[in-house]
Amino acid sequence: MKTIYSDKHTLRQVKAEIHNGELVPPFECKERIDYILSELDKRGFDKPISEQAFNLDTVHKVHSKDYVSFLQSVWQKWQAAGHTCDAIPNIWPSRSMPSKVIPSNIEAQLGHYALAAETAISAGTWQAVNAAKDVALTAAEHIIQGEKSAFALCRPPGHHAAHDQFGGYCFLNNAAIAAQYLRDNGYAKVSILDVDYHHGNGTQQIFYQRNDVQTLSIHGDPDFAFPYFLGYANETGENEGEGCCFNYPLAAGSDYTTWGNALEKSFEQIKQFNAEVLVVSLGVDTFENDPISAFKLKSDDFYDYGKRIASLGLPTLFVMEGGYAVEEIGINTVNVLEGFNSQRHAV
Ligand code: 7XA
Ligand code: ZN
Repeated sequence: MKTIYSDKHTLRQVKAEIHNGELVPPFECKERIDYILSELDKRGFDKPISEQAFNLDTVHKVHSKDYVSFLQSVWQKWQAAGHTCDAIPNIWPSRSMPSKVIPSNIEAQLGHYALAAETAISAGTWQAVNAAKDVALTAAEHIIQGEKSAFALCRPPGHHAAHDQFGGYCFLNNAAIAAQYLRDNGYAKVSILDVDYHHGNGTQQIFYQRNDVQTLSIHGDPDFAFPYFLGYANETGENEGEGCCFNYPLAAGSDYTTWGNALEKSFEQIKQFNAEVLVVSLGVDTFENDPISAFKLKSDDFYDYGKRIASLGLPTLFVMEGGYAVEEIGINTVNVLEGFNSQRHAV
């Protein structure tokens, strides 16, 4: 399996995030990628391939143009307003003042386009975000060219990014963009399986009214886990998309047996949908020692579920999402890919 990677991710380095009421070093940091690259190398995977540059046509099919322009220009506007520190949203058009007007003030714009406050914006953020989109599209292109699998080592991640909002460390929804590109290049039905600990709210929202892209997410119950306001089992899609969205919220402390049962249920839906290609939003923050999550998967479980995903027999694009126990993020990510490869080579 080929890995696609861009060193431009290092251009995004924020100083802090708001966590449990204090400013702490960001969990979503560049070292995450170093651990994964080093483990890929250690286990004999091919040297990663650099991304190709893509224009914004596919991006504009899943995100609004004004939102994308905001992402491109926010840092310059923030600086022009006299700020030198990272930009952090802190005011929203909330229930009691639900304005839909796009404000001209940059602090207000941050609130307009943010869905949460933990995600700071620094110099270089757009360059990293744009490169992560190129990584996802390059990997999708490999699938279109006949590869049976590919790994898009994206940073920053994407699955919380909605049609016109950022948050949860995500700006452009890399998996959604890849899925759209696959749709536009011969695949009639795409399933996106999100195995990150957190619900893929952005991916769900982007495709909620569509019947050509099925979304499935296994995650911490929003009753207690970020992003709190989406990801319940009764969200099933709307209009043409009714019946194309599946959520598997699980209790805190869920182990691999419980998690694996949800995985099997998701497989039944993928088969019933007759998916032609699978995009996996690969977050490994389901790990027992992840610092911001509450599931109990062990490193061996990642290998096992990689095998199980391969048993679907679909062309499969893995897109990196979360995972923060930095020492183990490499082992767990590569376990999924190696498990997948072992099964693929066996059939
Ligand atoms: O998959 N998403 C993540 O891993 C990021 C979740 C952000 C949680 C922030 C909670 N304060
Ligand atoms: Zn996550």
